[in-house]
Amino acid sequence: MEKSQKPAEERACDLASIEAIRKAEADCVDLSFFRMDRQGAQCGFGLKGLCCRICHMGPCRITNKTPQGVCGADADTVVARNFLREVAGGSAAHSDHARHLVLLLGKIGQGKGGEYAIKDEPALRRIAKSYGIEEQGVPARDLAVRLAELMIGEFTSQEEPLKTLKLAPLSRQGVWQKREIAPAGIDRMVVESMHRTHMGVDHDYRNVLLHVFRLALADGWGGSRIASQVSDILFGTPFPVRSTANLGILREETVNVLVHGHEPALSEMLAAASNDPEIKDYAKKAGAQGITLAGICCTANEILMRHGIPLAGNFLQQELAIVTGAVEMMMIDVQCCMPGLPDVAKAYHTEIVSTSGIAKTAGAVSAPFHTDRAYDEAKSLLKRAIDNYGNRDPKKVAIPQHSSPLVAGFSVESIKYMLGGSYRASFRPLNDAIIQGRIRGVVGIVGCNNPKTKLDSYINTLTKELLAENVLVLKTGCAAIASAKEGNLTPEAAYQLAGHGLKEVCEAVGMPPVLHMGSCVDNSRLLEAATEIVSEGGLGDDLSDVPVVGVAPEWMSEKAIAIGCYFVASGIDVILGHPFYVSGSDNVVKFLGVEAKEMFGASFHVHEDPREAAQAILQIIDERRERLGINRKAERKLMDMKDRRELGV
Ligand code: SF4
Ligand code: MSK
Repeated sequence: MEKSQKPAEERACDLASIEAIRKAEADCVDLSFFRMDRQGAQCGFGLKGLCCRICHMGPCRITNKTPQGVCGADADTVVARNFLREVAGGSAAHSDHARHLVLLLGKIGQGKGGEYAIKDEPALRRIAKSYGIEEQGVPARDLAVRLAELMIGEFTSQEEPLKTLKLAPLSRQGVWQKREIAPAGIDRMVVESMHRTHMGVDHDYRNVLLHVFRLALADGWGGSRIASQVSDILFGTPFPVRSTANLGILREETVNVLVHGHEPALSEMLAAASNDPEIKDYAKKAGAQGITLAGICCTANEILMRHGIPLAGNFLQQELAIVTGAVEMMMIDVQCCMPGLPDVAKAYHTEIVSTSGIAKTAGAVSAPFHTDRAYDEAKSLLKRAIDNYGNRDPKKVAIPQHSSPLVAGFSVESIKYMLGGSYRASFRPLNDAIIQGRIRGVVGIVGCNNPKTKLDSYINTLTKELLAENVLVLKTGCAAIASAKEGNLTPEAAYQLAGHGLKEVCEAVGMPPVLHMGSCVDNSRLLEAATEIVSEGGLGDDLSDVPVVGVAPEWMSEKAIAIGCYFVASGIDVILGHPFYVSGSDNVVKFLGVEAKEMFGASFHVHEDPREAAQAILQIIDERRERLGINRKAERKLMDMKDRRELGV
C-alpha cells in the first residue's frame, strides 16, 4: 500500500478515529479514506449527471460538442432520468426494510412469529387508529393482522393514493393533490420510476422530476414512516436512554460483537441473547469477562434508541472498528455495509457475517437469519463470536480510549412526554417557546459521512453554530452519531453550547439541545414532529409555515437524496453540504432550487461551508418567523409595585 497522502487529523475530528486511522496505516490496512485518495479526480460526466448508459446505443456523454445522446436525449433528460433512478434506489431501500417488518408483524399476528412479539400494544392501537382501523375490543394479534394487511396495501395499491398521506396536515395534502404528486402504492412508484427512465419513455425533465417528488413522498410518508411505526410496535417506542458512543466502548476483556446495517429484527434478538445466562457462561468459559454488543450506523441507532446499547461509530468508522483488532464478529445486514470490510478483517481475526439473504458480500460468512428461529440463531452467532475470541492477537489490539456519554431515544411520543408529563403530554411548550423566540427554530440534521469531507467536521461545526443561535437540533442516522461522539447529546451540552433561550428550555425540561431521533428511516419522525408542531397550533397551517429546516451535511447515499426530496415536497427547505449530480442541466438545477419553492414552498440549497450554511438556515427560519408574525424578541416586562399589587400576590 502506498503511503497515505494526508495526516489522519485531516481526515477525522474525533481522537478515536484519528488513532485508528494511524493504526491502519501502521498495519498496512487499506481504508475508504485511502481509496478515495487513489480515485483522484472523479469523473466529470458522473459528477454533472451527464453520462447516460440507459441503453446500449450508449454510453453517451453530453458535451457542448455532442449536446444529445444517440437517441436525441439532451442534458435535461439525461440528468433528470439519472436523478430519478437514484431516488428510486433510496426509496426502494427504505421501503423494502419496511416491508420486511410489516411481514413480520403479520406473522406475529398469525402466531407464526417465533420469539417475536408485540412489545408495545399501545403503539399498535394508536397506529391502527391513525389509519382508521377500529381497535377497541379487538385482540392485539387480530389487530396486528389487520394493520399488516393495510400496510401491505400501501406497497401494492395500484391507483389509490397512500393512506399514510392522511397523516400530513390537510393543507399539505392539498398541495400534493394540486400538483398531482400524491403517490399510489410504493412498489408501483418504484417500478414506474424504472419504466419512465427506460430508453424512449419519459423525456420531459419536468415530468420526470415531478415523479421524483411523487416517489419520494411514497418513501417518506409511506415506506419510512411504516418502518418506524412497525419497529415501535414490535420493539417498543423509544424513550430516553443513557449510553456511550465511539470506539472506546470496545473492551479488551470482553468478546466484542458489532451489528452494522439497518434492519433491527436480528439485532433485537442479539440484544436479548447477549444477556442469556447460557451465553454469558459460554463467554466466561472462553476466558472473557462477558460480551460487549455495540453497533455501527443505523442498526446501532435502532438498538441504542430502545436498549441503550452503545454506538461504536458511524459510517466511516465501520472499517476503523475492525482496525482496533478487538472485534470478534461484525454482523452486517443491508445498506451502508462496505464491500471492503472482509479485506480489512483479513488483517485481524474479525469474522464478517452477512445475515441477510439479499445482501451477501464476497469474503464474508453468509448466515441469513430466519425470523421463526431468530433467538436460537442469535445465540449460535454469539457462540461463534465467542469461539473466535481465542484467535484474537493481543499484539494487534489497540482500542482508542475515547468515548462520550449520551442520552438518546427521542421519539415524538417521548418528546411530548418530556415536554408535558403523562397528563399533559404535548408539543405546546415547544410551540410556545418558538412563538416567544426562546427557540428560534428547529433544524433536522441528518445523513451520512463521506470521505470527501473530514469525518463529522461539517456536522459538528454546523450543530454548534445553530445551538448558539437558539436553534433546537433534531438528529438521525450517522449525523446523530457524530453529535454523540462530540458529547452534544447530553443535557449538560446545553450549558456549553446553547444560546440563552434554548438553554432555559433544555434546563426546564432536562433535555439535551440535540435530540437523537433514530436511524435514517426515522427521518419520518422528523416529519411527524413537524406535523405535531402544526397541529398544536399557533405556527401556521402547513409544514411550509413552521420555522423548520432539514440539512444533509455529509451525505453519500441514494437514501439521503430520497429523504431530501420528501422533505422538500413536504414543504421543508433542505440544505445540502455538497450538490447532487445534476449540475449538467441548468434547468434541473433551477427546478430543484427555484421552481420547487413555488410548487411546494421549499427547495434545495447547496452550501459547502458549514458556517455559511448556518447563516442560510437562520435566514430561512427568520423568513418563516416573519411570515408568521413572530419574528421579534419576546418583550420582557419588568414589574413595578403597582403591577404586583394588581396581581394580588
Ligand atoms: Fe445514449 Fe439515449 Fe441510450 Fe442514453 S438512452 S445511452 S442517451 S442512446
Ligand atoms: S447509516 S444512509 S451512512 S446515515 Fe443509515 Fe449512516 Fe447514511 Fe447509512
